[in-house]
Amino acid sequence: AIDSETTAEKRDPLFSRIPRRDFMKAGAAAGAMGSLAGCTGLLSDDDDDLAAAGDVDSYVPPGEHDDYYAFLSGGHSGEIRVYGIPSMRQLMRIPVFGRESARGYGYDDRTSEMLEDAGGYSWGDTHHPRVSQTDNDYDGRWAFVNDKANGRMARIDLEYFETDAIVDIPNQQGTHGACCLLPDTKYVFGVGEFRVPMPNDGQDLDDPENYTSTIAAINPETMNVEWEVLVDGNMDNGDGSKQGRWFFATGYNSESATTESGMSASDTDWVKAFDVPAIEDAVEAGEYEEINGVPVVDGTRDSPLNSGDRPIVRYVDVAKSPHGVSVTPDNQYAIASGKLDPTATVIDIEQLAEVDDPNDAIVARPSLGMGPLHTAYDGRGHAYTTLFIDSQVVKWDIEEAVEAYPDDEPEDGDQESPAVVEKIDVHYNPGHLIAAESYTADPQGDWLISLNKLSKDRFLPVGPMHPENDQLIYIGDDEEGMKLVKDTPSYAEPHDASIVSADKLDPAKVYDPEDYDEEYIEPDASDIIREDGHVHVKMHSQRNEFGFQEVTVQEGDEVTFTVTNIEQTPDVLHSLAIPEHDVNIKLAPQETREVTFTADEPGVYWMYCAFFCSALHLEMRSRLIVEPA
Ligand code: CUK
Ligand code: CUA
Repeated sequence: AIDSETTAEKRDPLFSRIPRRDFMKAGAAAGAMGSLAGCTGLLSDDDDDLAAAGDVDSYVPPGEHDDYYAFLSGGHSGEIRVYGIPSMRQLMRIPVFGRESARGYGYDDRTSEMLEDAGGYSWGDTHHPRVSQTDNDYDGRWAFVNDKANGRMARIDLEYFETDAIVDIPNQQGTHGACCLLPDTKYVFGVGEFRVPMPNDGQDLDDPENYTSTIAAINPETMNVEWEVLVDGNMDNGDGSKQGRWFFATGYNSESATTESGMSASDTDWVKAFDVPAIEDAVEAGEYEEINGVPVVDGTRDSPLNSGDRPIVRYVDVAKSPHGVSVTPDNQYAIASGKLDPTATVIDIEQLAEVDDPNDAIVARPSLGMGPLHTAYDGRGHAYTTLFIDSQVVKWDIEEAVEAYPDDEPEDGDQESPAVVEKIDVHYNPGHLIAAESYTADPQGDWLISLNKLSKDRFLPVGPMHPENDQLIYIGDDEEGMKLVKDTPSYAEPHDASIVSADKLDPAKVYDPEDYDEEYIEPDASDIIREDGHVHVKMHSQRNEFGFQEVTVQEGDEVTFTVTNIEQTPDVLHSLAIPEHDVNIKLAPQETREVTFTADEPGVYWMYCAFFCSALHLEMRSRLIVEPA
């Protein structure tokens, strides 16, 4: 294998990076590059060798941009990370469910009120970042992500790359799966994993048979929960079909058990297929019970709404404790991974609408390997499934699996399907994997990231908590096969990701004050307003001063600072930090933030700017003088 970190082109600044597709076409250019790169043995005049070198060209030279954004969840760190692909450089972190001091997130009044209104928890557990789409393609507006810990869904504004809304989903605990109903992101679905009494108000505690879980349909514009559907068994991951009708959720506890052995007792569980228009009709017709302000529709197997011609939820039998489910780019199949079974179950979406027995819509069940968890797509008819136990990614041909079924059904369950194309080792124990634009109708088919739970010995040891390992794999060449390109240590714990072409996002470089309610404070509008124990300081900030050199308040005063960074120049950030008062707000160019605190200790406090903004950054400070009462 070629060591991607030491190839000549990576050291040679003249070797400009050319997208591989162009590289393959540009024979003359390739020849020129061969000579520029010098003789290293890695690049020869032989076209095949050049192509092989091109396969692993993931180098992004200093100053150049990546081809893709990847949004990775941060698990119980409660955040989202933004990587550039293929460099795997971490470009940004977006705090979502927890306070984060570099951004002042959860410190200014607006974001701390948002976190407070969303339940006031200090953390969350993000798993599934999904980017909004229009016409089955990324539209650059929002990303959504679940909070498995506290049953919430958050929205990230992709103009500013910041969390702008969080909804605390009623009747749902352990919101796990998260995804959009396509083609146009009509709903964001939150999938409840933990079965609880409904309502969970302490009246009915120890009757696990009657616990239920729900899916919640959230309006992406208002973040309002429009309706929920309760089901038998629990639910795990989910994915929406691309033509608006179906939403699929896996579940691993059809047993309604409360212990591990109980939850994995049965040989089969379900994929639940929610017929969204049929559910909307039921809501419209008033066939629901309102629980905690949300219309809740009964989607259990015995529900009258499941007995007619058009059941609202179809229960498809799948092998033991499935985990991931994802819809193919062409909207033809939903593929669920077996987790405790070596197979994936392929459900034909069109047939699902036609057959009487939903099990008749199963059109393939390839045996892939041990511990299949999640599946991504390259747009060329292949599926890529992580094998948690085998520590591999398996590439397989979807149509071949359909053709081979049911003759390929193994007697003993461990005979590999003829649809398997190849397997690649990953390091180690992958959870999700994600291919470029795999969640759209048109995946790019070049890069894939395997999000591995364990790194073991792959990096310098850093204590008993090891980094995880996000591995970049090139999948663009079906003949050469998958190529492992790089290891990227990551902090706990990415679950899922979405990879979006860079040209589909257009983030702002400075704030537009019109986008926020806060009052923009011009230099001549600086003011200190005092009334009844409350002091409101309005001031600007710019290199290298705040609007006031000193501000005097009385012990016990409640103090509000409204501060605007009046800079127009991108990347010149200021902040307002006040020692010993837990005050810390970030001020990007043209941004206004407000912060309120109580000045309860007499003394002198140097308010300062925490972003290194110029040579006089250290001098950018003012005194807060708190006089004894
Ligand atoms: S889950 Cu974590 S590896 Cu939350 Cu999609 Cu499968
Ligand atoms: Cu402003 Cu440092």
